Amino acid sequence: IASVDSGPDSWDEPQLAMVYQPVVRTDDHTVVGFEALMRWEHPTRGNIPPSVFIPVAEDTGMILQLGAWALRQAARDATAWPHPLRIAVNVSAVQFAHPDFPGIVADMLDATGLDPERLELELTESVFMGDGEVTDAAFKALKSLGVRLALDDFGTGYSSLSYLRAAPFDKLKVDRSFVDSCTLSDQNSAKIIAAIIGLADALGMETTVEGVEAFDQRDVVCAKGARFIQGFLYSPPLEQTVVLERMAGGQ
Ligand code: G
Ligand code: G
Ligand code: MN
Ligand code: NA
Repeated sequence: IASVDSGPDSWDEPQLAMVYQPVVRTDDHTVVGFEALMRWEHPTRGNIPPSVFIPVAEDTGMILQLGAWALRQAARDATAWPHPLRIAVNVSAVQFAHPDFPGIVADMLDATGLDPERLELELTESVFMGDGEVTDAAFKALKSLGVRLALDDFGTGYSSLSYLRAAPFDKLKVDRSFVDSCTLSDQNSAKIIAAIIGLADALGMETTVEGVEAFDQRDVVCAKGARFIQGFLYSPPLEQTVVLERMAGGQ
């Protein structure tokens, strides 16, 4: 399943891989978990980014197999880590809308032995565009499995506050566009980050600020109350072998 058919030359080479980007706690700089991100290394076209192939996979329905593979691979890799850190996996709205989705997650937890509390599913607000009954049933079923739910890319799109009331999110991920524009000349982005963190705090949700690339950005978002951050300043996404080496090295 990890080999996407693109011609006879490539049948024996796995082309899909998962990489893992650390999420860092700001007060002591420790890694508390990782976000799993899919990579497609095409034999002739090189690296095809997920922003290109995920939408195609959604249109063709192939996202169901890709998504199930990503979940299983990430869970398997996480169970091999010497420290039981959290693993966040992105879930497409098309996957989430499938009535079998909670069952697929349950089977994957059984098959891999991953502690459900270590698994965080990253959803975007597009899940709310689907059938409300299916969505509600999925939220209930997933919460009863004990997995965590995160609302990804928060602050883009509609960011309707009713979504926060409607669904049991454990975390908001502040979209990286706010950090991008977080400069001394743009005080508004920093204020919006502070307001999102305050809102999440009040609702008992964690936040992760994404896309922190520079020390001055880190200082600004820390001053605005960020407790968890993710971004190239700390680390790009890493291959599993590198994650294992770092953990063995006590990092
Ligand atoms: O890895 P990168 O930063 O290029 O990711 C770009 C987009 O692709 C992000 O929105 C991310 O959520 C999405 N993406 C990456 N990996 C996966 C995956 O395994 N499943 C789904 N559904 N989306 C993914
Ligand atoms: O939409 P989502 O949050 O799932 O996408 C995460 C994407 O952000 C991944 O493609 C990842 O490679 C990318 N990313 C992670 N850290 C940074 C960063 O510091 N800067 C930028 N520009 N992209 C980042
Ligand atoms: Mn994400
Ligand atoms: Na995001």
